[in-house]
Amino acid sequence: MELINKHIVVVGLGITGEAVARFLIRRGAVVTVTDTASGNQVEKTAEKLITMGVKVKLGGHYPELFRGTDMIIVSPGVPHNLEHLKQARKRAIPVMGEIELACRFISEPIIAITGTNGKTTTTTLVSEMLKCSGINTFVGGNIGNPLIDYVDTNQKAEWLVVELSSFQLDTIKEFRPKVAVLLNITDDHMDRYPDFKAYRDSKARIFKNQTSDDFAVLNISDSVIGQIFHGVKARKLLVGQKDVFSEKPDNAAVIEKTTGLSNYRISVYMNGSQRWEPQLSGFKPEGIHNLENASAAIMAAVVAGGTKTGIELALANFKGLSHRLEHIADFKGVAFINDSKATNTDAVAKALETFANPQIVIMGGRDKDSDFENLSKIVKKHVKRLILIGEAAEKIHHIMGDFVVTETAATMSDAVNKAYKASSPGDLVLLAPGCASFDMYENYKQRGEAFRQAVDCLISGDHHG
Ligand code: UMA
Repeated sequence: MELINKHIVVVGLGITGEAVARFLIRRGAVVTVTDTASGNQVEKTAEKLITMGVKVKLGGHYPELFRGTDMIIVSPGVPHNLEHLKQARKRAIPVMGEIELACRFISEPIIAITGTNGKTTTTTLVSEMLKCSGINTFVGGNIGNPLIDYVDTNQKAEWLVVELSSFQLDTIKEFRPKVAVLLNITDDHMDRYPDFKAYRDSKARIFKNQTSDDFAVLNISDSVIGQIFHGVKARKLLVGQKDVFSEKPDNAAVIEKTTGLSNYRISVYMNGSQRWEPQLSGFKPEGIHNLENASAAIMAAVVAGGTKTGIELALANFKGLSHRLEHIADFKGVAFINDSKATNTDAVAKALETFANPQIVIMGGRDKDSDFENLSKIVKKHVKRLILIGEAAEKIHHIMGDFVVTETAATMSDAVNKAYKASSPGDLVLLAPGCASFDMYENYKQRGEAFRQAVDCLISGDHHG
């Protein structure tokens, strides 16, 4: 792709926009970045880019910018049906995302991982499995490290492991991963898509350019994945719980309950008959969904040349990630769990099902037009009390209030104090918001840290913290 002297507009000045602008200017393009925001954060980034020769227009997307341009690169958080983008497409101006731009400059094989939940865990696991097998990897994408940054690094990798959101998949054209992993598809981002089918189709785009030379890892325990199964052209590697497999599974990782101490085992069947049972005794993350993530990671790593020893070492060393079912403290018999990354209802359901103890759950935040009704049964079974925060508090109360005690809290520390007050020894206080964090925090990480701090204050006796 020739970029010298091309006029390119970059929409959005977050992590992606900054990386794309730097990449394009290094290649001699004439770059303008536009962002609707105008606050401190974007201004700081803008200053750095301006010194490199990038033009920056903050505080809105001005129509004239989009008219005389050769190409537009959109950040994932920018809705693709923005009027300026529609008009540009009509005028045949190429509109693409950062992943598409990056893939035009990358020749190394890519393992791409998507799904509503479990993406970061699986991406991290795959890269650790490959590293422990002596294979150089680059880890990027939605995990927080733009793929475009790889193109100009000196450290060349043998495999790129890339987490992809539906937003990123929406703007791909030629992107073709050697291995594509689809973990699950459940209700999320309904504020961005017209309906669930559109969201499902967006996830399925990960397979769009694959051929029978490529591999697709599919979790067939997820019923929605069954709906797109037959459209996948790549060689299929299946992952799932035993009940969804035939008598003789092949090219599959089968999760099975055992009677022994270890509770579950994963059996990997490859190429006809070979069977291997990876050692799971050191694998820390709880919940059956994490075994699905681990199984998908194993299949992807095997295809990329990961060794049995390397894969087992990575599984044994993996402690789980922050803000995902993270056990942060025990206080007077009550356990505190931070699952701030549970930003949709399916992630909340999985969190609730993971523990047998009675739970006091902190939920709420910015609603994504989610269907909280589908949580009712599970909340009824596991939750003793709901502490509601943020913009969605009223909506959740309206849906759940008839069958579980709810209470609202103004701040995270108020929520933690109320949750603790309602608990008894043996109970669990769980932050599982089921919503985005942007009404109260910059992101889910800041929300998780606020929970951690509030728990610390509670334990140290400072109830006003
Ligand atoms: N903006 C506009 N116009 C708009 C909308 C936004 O100018 O119409 C501006 C905002 O003012 C802001 C900038 O765009 O300054 C932010 O761009 P962005 O939302 O695309 O965020 P980035 O900082 O570029 O981060 C993105 C991903 N964010 C989203 O998809 C919302 C990050 O995923 C990702 O780590 C990063 O690229 C690198 O690939 C975060 C995320 O929340 C973790 N992802 C969602 C999820 O996992 O559920 C999809």
